Formats: sequence, C-alpha cells, structure tokens
Amino acid sequence: ERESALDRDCTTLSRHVLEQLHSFSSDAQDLSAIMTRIALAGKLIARRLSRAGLMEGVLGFTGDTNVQGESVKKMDIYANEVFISVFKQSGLVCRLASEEMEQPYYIPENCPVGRYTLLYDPIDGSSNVDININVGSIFSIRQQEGEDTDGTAQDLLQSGGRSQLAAGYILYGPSTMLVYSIGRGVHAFVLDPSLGEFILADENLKTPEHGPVYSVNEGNFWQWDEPIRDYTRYVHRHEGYTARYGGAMVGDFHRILYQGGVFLYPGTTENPDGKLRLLYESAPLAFLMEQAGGRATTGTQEILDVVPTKLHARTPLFIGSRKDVALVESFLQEGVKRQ
Ligand code: P6P
Repeated sequence: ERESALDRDCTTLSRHVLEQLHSFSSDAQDLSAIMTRIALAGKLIARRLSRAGLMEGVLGFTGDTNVQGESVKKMDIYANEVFISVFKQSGLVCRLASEEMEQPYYIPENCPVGRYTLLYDPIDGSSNVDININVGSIFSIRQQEGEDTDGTAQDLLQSGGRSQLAAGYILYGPSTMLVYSIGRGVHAFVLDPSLGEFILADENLKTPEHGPVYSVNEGNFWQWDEPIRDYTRYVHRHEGYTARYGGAMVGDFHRILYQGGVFLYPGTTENPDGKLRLLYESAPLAFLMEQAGGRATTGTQEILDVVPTKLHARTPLFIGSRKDVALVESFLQEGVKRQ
C-alpha cells in the first residue's frame, strides 16, 4: 500500500541499517552508529559548503600541497577534520585513513575497543568547490584485522575490497544525498534540512545493464594507450552514446548508478596507474557498483580483488553497467592480442 509520508520520514539512516541487518546484534548496532556519525559529518560539510563565498575557510587554497603533491583547498582540510572529530566522540573507530593524510590517524582512546577503520576521501573533486559545482565525500568501513602494533596499518594492505563492511558516498549537489551499502543492496537517502535527517529515497538501486553515458576526461586522449583511444573513437562514431564529465567522480558515478553507462579513468603516460586511489575512491565505489549489478575493473583485474601495496595506491578504473564495462574490456583485450 502507499507508504505514508510519516513512515517515509521515519525511515532514517540509522533505522535502515538495523533493518538491513535484521538484527540488533552489537555488530549491527556498531554499523548503525558508524553510519549515523558519517551522516553527521555529511551534514556538517553540506552546511559549510552551502555558505561558500559567504564565509572564510571554504573557497580557495591553503597555500600548502598535500601528500599527493596536490594543492590543498580549505574545504579539504575542514572536511578531513570533520570526519576525525565526529569519530573521536563515537568510541567506535580506532583509525582513519584519508587522501589528506600520509599516515593513518589514530584515536587511541577508541583503540582497541573500536575495531573499525574509516577510509575516506573527505572532499572528492574539491576543485569544483570554488565554482559551485557538485563535490562528494567517499567512505569505506573495514574491520581492523590483527594488531596494528607499529602504527602503519599494514593489515589494510593484506586484503582486497571484498573485506569492506560498508561503503558509500555523500553527494553535495542541488540536494545532499547519502548512498551506502553494507553488502545488502545499495540505498539512497536525501538530506531533509528541515528535519536535519537523511531520509530514505531509493532502496535496492540497480544500475541498468547498459546506459548512454561514457564519462572520461578526453583531454588525456593522447596520453592513453591505443585501445582506450579506439574505444573513444567507437563511441564517437556509434549512435546512442553521450559524454558527461563533471570533474568530480562522485557526481559522475551517481549519474551512472541511476542511468547506466561507464566512468573511465585509464592510466596515462604521466600516471600509468591512473589518478584515482584504490582504498578510498575506487574500492568503495566498486563495492557499491557490484551491489547495484554493475562492474568495476582495473582493465585486467576486478577492483575488489586488488590488494594494495601501499595506502595511497592508485589504480586505473573502469566502472559502470556490465555491458558498457565489457565494451571497454573488449578494446583492451583486442589491444593485448595486437601486441
Ligand atoms: P582529471 C578529482 O580530483 C578526482 O579525484 C575525481 O573526483 C575526478 O573524477 C578526477 O579526479 C578528475 O581528474 O584528471 O580528469 O581532472
């Protein structure tokens, strides 16, 4: 029967996680509490972004460069610290690993009770902040495996993306959306600012088998290997394809999740492993995409099977509808045959 508006408004994120797990076990309650903290981080970041241009500390650069050698934006720092702060009070998360920090950040008072690790990109696509185009936060939750005695989180380099307990993103767009999975489907919530709650909007999202969108930065065309150039020539020539590229992967991913298609960040001559980070960009999105019936590959290996060699490891990424990822792979395999 038609769900009442009241029922809908009461399907908050924390309730949804508990329902997903059909249990109120301590693990279920932990995950629900962790997701609630992530939602709080999202609300704090969304609030600050909504005031960009009206207050200090949102637009522009700090003047520093981060561990990736990229110039740091004020929002990168603010968002990075928001996640640390909301988890300090939570007691659940012992370690946080982020694109903005060379080494993981430990919350000693939470270790070892809080056996969870948060891996995140606090603001993905932060160059969009200054021009008021969407950006996102990407997160991944893992269980700490073994003792991390030397503080270098080696256990994160011993398993692939299938050991993620939860993954998702917050998309700061015309509305703020939180999309997550704990391995039981992909579910989308919209922030209702009047309630200050993320309310369930779409359950068990499935990406179409095929979609019209291909999303890639064609400015790198001459830096790609020939098979990727051939793929691009194919979609240029054939009807039914359209290019969309926002400069912030979360928005491009979100479009493909709903409408189908494929996002590509191939290796380039400058960055043979591509630009995107495995642990807190590609692996969380790959987790979601597989849950939504799509695929994510490096071109030679499923993203979720890749075991990183270092915390900030990069991988090439082809992610989206099964048929569209398969089309990219057919050009890559053709290229291998020609070698
Ligand atoms: P390029 C943003 O810096 C990011 O990590 C992704 O969000 C985005 O898709 C990509 O890099 C954009 O990179 O090289 O196309 O500007």
